[in-house]
Amino acid sequence: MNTAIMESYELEEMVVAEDVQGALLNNEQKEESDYKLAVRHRKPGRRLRLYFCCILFSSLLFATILVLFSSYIFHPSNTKTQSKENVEIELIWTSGFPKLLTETAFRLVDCNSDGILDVILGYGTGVDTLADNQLLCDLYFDGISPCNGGVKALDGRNGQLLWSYNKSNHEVFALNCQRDIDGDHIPDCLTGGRGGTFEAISSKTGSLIWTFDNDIRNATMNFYTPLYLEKDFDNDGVNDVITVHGGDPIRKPHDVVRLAGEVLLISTKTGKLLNMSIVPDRMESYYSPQLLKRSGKEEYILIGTGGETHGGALYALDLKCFREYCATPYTEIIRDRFKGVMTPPVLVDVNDDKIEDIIIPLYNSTLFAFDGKTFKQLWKRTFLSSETYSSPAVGYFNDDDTPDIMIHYQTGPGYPLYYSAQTTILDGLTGKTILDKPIEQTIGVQSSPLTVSFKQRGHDMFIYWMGECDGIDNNVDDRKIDYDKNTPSALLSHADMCKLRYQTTSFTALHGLTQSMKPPGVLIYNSNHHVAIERSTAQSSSIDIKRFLQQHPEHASTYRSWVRLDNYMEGKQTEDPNRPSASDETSGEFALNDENKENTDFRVIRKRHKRHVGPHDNGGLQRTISTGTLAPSFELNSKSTIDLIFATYWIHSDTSTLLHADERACIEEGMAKEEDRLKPTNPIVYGMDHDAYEHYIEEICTNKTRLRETILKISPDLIDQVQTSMSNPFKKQLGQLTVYRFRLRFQNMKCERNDSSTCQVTNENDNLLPYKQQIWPAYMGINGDCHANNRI
Ligand SMILES: [Ca+2]
Ligand SMILES: [Ca+2]
Ligand SMILES: [Ca+2]
Ligand SMILES: [Ca+2]
Repeated sequence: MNTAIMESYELEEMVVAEDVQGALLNNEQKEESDYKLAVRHRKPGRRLRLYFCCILFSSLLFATILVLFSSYIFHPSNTKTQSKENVEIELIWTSGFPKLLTETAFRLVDCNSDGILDVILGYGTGVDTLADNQLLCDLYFDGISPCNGGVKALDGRNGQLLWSYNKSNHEVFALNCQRDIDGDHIPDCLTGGRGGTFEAISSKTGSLIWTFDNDIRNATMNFYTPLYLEKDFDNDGVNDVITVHGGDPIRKPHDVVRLAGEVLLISTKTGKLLNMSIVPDRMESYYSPQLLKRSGKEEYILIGTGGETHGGALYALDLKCFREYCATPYTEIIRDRFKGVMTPPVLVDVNDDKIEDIIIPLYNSTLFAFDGKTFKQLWKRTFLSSETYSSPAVGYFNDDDTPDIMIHYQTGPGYPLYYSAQTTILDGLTGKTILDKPIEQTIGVQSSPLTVSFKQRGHDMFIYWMGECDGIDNNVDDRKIDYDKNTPSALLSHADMCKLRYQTTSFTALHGLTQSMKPPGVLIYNSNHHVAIERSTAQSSSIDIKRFLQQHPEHASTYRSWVRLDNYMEGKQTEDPNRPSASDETSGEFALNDENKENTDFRVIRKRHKRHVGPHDNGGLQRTISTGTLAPSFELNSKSTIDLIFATYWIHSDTSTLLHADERACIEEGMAKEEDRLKPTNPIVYGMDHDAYEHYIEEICTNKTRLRETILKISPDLIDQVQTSMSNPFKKQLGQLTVYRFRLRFQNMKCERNDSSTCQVTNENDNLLPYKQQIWPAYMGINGDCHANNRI
């Protein structure tokens, strides 16, 4: 496609065949039947296997059923009710992947056609950089290159690896596995990820169907979750997709936005670009689009623009403008001057007119409900000084007929400077809170809640993550957020907030909450209980240098150079004569308040811009960004069980070996003042996002001249390598990704009044809805398109 015609957001006319909708029927039927779990035979658990490169730990734990909460009992307030709910939690399997991480949604496809939905997830690696990383691939990924990310399918039955696609350019963080693309009747996956990653992968084999590669693809911009349209634009028998190409990870602070978000119409079958549109405000976009239908003829694509530190808007793009000329293809629904629209919404009717409404959290403090029929605001709810990456979940929490909304937000001046986090539930009709008070958390998470839904309204259970500090009671009313502004280290973004603020350790926990439970509800998972499993493959990332060098003699001299440089920096050799004294003008002294000097330093050192593309490492702490998914329990004839599959990961932070102690101290001091970037009174750093600020601090604290001279003197062959990474690649420590499958069993209990010791399970609670009727069982909903799967 000729790029010259892709001007502004005027869309070229396209011819569309009207009679092509039938082509996918078979595939859709196939998807339906996948969800009907005709469980045939439950094979006995196979033995633990060691997988080449990827799985070191994949244990089958049918035998060791872990009942974490066999008799959780809650106390309904002010009632004499004697029946109570019980949730039994059973660990079905775990699967460990060294050196990997995930921020992706999980999608379910029966890849091996055994009647059990399998688990597909995107992943990244701990060595993903925009620059060449062949040495790291050789060291840690057996030479597979690129070694930045991909997609894996795990057998839903036991967590064992079915296939792995490891050739993605960069981390895969978005997945849509709704339709069959290669004609084998098994729905395939479209990916989205960092660094221009957008592919179609066969779900049966894990092989590549196509990768998006043409003039439009920008290798620094991301792709987000693709959206299936209900039309086949190029008449090849497969409905086509819209996806957003956007984000600018190497944008310098104060730069105008150069990489405006692009809305691309792509042929699903071939990956060819059919049409495109640039967002009208020409801001960056980090948004996964949705389709909103008012009627058969009125169809809109929702597109958000803006970022963490740039304003943006939510637009409705009239879908017919992809086929015919429109004077104004975009309708602006809401605009925020300061921060963007990045978080996927929930589309669900809350005003009972049978048209889905838009429940969307803006990154900047406010959750909006817009009428899908008019795009006018129905209600809004502002959480002062908060931000959120979490999509809401939807369910019938209270007893009326309007679905309710669970929302999670973090409070503080801006990412990652949060002092606390809250989770609460809003009445879908009014936006008013249903909970007496929000569920307080010390740290919070970036993942999104899910819902387990039941036949009767008012019984739905929200499942949500909490990020917490050990030994801190968040339910005490006067819990003080005792952040001391005079303690710079309290703001260290790389540090463990729990350690710094409370001298304690951190953990994450997953809870389920129904209307009749006392918050936080029933505990499903607590990271403190799973440390051994989550660290089980950690050793594998330390390499056998001797063996490696025998296999890769070409890296031997690089290795020797790093050893020499390490020894020198660690003082095992003589003092560096080039190292300036503290009074030296050229020293990289940190002086944020010295404005004159600052300005000059800034321009000089900004020339080299080394930004990582991976996620923030958070000091080697456990992360839970990925939102899991519910899955049909494969227990025979069970109406009271449903499964929950999710991942956690942790990664090491790189401890740079090329910095002197004073440089490290300077960086720590600089990072402790990160709040400055949020204050207009600090023009140098004001408006930077976290990454830009961190990079800026690293740059001004590091004496590049001294470093360069040292390297030229000690190990001159490393001079180019050090521009990419200042840490020794041979000493890299990588973390681990762990996938869990839990089974939730819902039961009814009877108790003597107010005496929990008398409670006994009376029967299974078979009011649980089957998986395919669950209202919000996965990130962005059951079909990954943000539409609530709402029962009428
Ligand atoms: Ca299967
Ligand atoms: Ca297929
Ligand atoms: Ca097509
Ligand atoms: Ca409505």
